[in-house]
Order: sequence, then structure tokens, then C-alpha cells
Amino acid sequence: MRFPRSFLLVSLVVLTWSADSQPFNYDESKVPKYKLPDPLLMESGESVKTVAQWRTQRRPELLELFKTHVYGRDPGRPKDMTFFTLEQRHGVLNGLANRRQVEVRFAGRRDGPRMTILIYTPAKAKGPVPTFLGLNFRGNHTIHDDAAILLPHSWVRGRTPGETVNNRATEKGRGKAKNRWAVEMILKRGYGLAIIYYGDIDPDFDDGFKNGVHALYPKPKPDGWGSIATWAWGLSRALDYLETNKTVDHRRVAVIGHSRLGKTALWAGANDERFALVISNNSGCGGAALSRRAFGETVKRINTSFPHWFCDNFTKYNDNESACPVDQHLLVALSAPRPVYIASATQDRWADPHGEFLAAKYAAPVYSLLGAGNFPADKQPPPDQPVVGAMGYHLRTGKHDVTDYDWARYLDFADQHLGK
Ligand code: GTR
Repeated sequence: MRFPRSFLLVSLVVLTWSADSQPFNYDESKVPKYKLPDPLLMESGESVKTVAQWRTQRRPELLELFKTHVYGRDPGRPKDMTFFTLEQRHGVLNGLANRRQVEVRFAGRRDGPRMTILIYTPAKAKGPVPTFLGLNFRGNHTIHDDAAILLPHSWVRGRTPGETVNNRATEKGRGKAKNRWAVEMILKRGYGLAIIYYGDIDPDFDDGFKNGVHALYPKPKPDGWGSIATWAWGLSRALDYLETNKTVDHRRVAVIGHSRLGKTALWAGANDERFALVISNNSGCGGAALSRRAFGETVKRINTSFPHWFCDNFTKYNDNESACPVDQHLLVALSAPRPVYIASATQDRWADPHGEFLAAKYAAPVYSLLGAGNFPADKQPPPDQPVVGAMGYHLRTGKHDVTDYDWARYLDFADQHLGK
């Protein structure tokens, strides 16, 4: 569908206005009374007492509940998918890195849906390196000034949907998001970075699921994949590729995302146990924040502003969060016992920082059951004082963003859990 630019501008104004005004609650004393589903109590009423019960019964049950009620089911790995290296070079970024850009062709065809993975690995590495894998909002070329990063072939934000990408305009975005991707810091610490523009997988607007990879599949049913599940599926397809790449240690891939892409990272980690570590940066509603608190962004608001993000069944819980058989602490628990890090920011009230902390705290019993240790915090820690065990949490001073402070914490966490 084609939307006139004026329509997009008006939508943006309406969204910004609604994010800042009532009826959204920002008052802790007005959080409704709620009861969370117990991660270790099965639908049958039986308690989970053993690791085997978690693995063979409760975990699959929770995964099904999230697929049915929240994110929707994906179609798995496409049988015709192929990988094609578009470009590679050693000793780039002043000798710091090796770069490779790989196209994943979902239907095995160049003229079908495809995504480009940009991979930097440390030039000095002697063997396969642990690697951060994440999606970006506006094109791979925005994450660094590197002039060789290919421009996205897909629709990019800021352009009218359906309009062909104008390379000269798109080129202006080069390096614009570099503050969010600490490329040099990551490489110097011995890690690789693999990133993909999320619009290659599914352009982020509601077109009734016709574009991106959806072109290859029937229209989703009420429990079919929304865009978040689609982006997460794309991350799993990237991991399929990384399994074939000798410079990356595919057994030590940390999936990371910010905001809607933090929701995506959590779902990718829950769904695909090949991810060794999971990082949610300011993921908020539908991510780490507990929906039942209805603090800041609510289920109804997110389903209204972004009708394509979740499966249609999720709209049943608009203004009715307690009827949902799951809440987001259970999403965090689905990563257990793998290390998971949840980060909030003090000014990011729309994402409910306290609710994000509580999701970690209430997922902790699953980590304990699986022998991964206890979560070292009962109360939300003060700003800039990370708490770290098998799960990590911090509340950064500042706004909704990803900063070098956040990356330094993630790298420390990865050192602790993935080793060098
Ligand atoms: C907001 C949305 C949030 C968050 C954010 C983002 O508009 O309400 O849930 O996902 O966008 O992704 O930047």
C-alpha cells in the first residue's frame, strides 16, 4: 500500500502525543494489583521439580503459549535458502577488522526476499570468535562510517512505503547510528559483530503481511507470526549462515537488540536455543516489561500503534492483561539457563524500567532450578550499578538509547559467560 508522506507525519505526531499524555500510567502507586503466572507451575496444576520436567514439559508448554497468544508461529528454515558472499576484505577499519557482507536468499533466488549480513571480526583473531548478532533500524551503512558498507536494497524508514530506495538520500544515513554500535570497542575486546537491517526481513509498517519474507508465505492466521516473530526468525536464519562461517564461533553467539529489536532479541533467544547469550536493551512492553503492570506503554496501545508486531490473538489482552496465560518474566525464563542481560534507562519510563527489572527477578527461580545460580538482586538497583550473575541487569542514567556504557556492560557479561 502507498501512504502519502503527510499521513506518516500525522501518525508520528499522534504517536508522540499519546506517548506523553494520559491515560498512560507513570505512577507506581497506581499500578493495578496483579498476580503473575508461576514459572514453575504447569497448566495441569503440577509443580515443576526437576530439570527434566522443565525441559520436556514446562518449557515447551510456555513456548507454545507465547506462540499462540503473543508473537505467533514461524515457518522454520526455508528449504531452498542459500548464502552468497557479496564482498569481503581483510584489514579494514585501520587494520582492526576483517569485513564480509553476505546475502541470505530466503527462496534461493537473487530476485526473491533476501537480507544482507554485515560481519566484522577482529583481524588479529587466531580462530573463530564469539560474536554479537543484532538487527538495526535504518540500514547496515548507518552503524559505521565505513564507506564500503552496502546500502540496503529494501524500503528504509523515512521513505514512503512502496517508493524505490533512492541511494543518494539513503547514503546520507551512513554512520548516523554509529553511537549505538561500539564497533571498535567490540573488536578490540576480541568479539565479532554481525548485523542486519531489519527491513530486509520485514519492512516495519502494516501492509497486511505482503512484503519482505511474507511474500513467500500465506497470510498469517490469528496465531501466525507478526513482525517481531518474523525479525526473530531472520536472526535464526542469520545463525544458520554463521554456522557455515569459520571466522565466527557459532556456539558463542550473543543475540542483542534495542527497543522493538530488544523484544525481538528476547523472542529469538527464547525460540532458538542455539543463541548462547541474550541481551535486551530497553525492550519495554512486549519485551522484558511485565504487561500486567500496565505502566507506560500498554498492551492495548502497542497493538493499536503497531498492529503488525504481534499475532492477532494478542489483541484479546487489550485492557485485559491478566487474562493472558503468560507474562514477560516467562519470556525471560525461556532463555534459562543461558545468560540473559536486561538493561533499562532512567528516563525510559514508557518502557517501564521497574517492570523490566521485575521480569528478571521473577524469571530467576527457573535459573536456580536449572543450577545457574540465584539472581543477586531482590530490589531494583540504583542507576549505574549493574547486578550480574547468570542474569544481568542495569538501570543506566539517561534516555531510551544504546550507549557505550551499555556495551561495556555487555562485553563484561560476555567475557564472564562466553570466555575469550
Ligand atoms: C515505540 C514503541 C516501543 C518501542 C519503540 C522502539 O514507539 O512504543 O514499544 O518499541 O518504539 O522500538 O523504538
